[in-house]
Amino acid sequence: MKTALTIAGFDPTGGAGVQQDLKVFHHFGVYGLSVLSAMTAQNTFEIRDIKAIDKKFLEEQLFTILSDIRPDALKTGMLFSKDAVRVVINVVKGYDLQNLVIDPVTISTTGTGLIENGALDLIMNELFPLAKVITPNIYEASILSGVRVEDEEGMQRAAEVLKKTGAETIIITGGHFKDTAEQIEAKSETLDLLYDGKDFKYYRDVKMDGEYHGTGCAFSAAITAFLAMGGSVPEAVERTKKFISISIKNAHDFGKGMRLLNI
Ligand code: PXL
Repeated sequence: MKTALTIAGFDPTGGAGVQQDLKVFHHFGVYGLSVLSAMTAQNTFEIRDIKAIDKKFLEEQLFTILSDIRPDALKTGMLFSKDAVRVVINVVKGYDLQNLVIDPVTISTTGTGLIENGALDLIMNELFPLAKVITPNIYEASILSGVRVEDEEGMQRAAEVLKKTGAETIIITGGHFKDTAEQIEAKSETLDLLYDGKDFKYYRDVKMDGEYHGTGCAFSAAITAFLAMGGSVPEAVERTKKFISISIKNAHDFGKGMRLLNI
């Protein structure tokens, strides 16, 4: 059995962060390892508090597990602090870890910041160069690249800028532009863009109504699971999109806020 490691935050709803990642790994038949970088106090409509795991203990978790098991792939989610980003950079380099997927988590759907000032720059400058895949959403791609992404062309320009960081493949998720009469008519579509430095590949889907928690986490975790199994990135995206779409269609409405993916 293949193994995948997630380094991410704790979310009591289980809809995002490490629990979500573990559910996704399990769904695809990959054994999940997890290391905690931060903790949140949250429900389906708000995040009330966040605590970073201290640097020494984050390091201790990583050194301990990695001195025993070498994961076939790994992902990072909510790293939150600059200290955590530095630890991850050193560990990925020190253990020469392959198949790194970075979900540059910045803000929750409910509007709470999930990263300290300066940590995002560090991720972009020093962690992206080590990545096989990065999975910013439209908002994150705009902030990171400095390109205002308002249409497909903007999405491509942002991907080109992000490619310069040294990340092998860029996947920008969650575009929804109303460019054409057909799209407006069809309510709107969502668009993901994959860029490997040569070709731009678009993945189109119908945009679902409603707010869903943890779609970004589930997306990057599924890509990580496919990489752990030795899959190619374009094929991983194809299958991940189908998986997310089914999880959204069957989402749970246990709480008063966002729906939780059915995984
Ligand atoms: O979806 C981003 C995200 C990632 N990780 C944790 C979160 C959230 C959003 O709420 O709580 C732990």
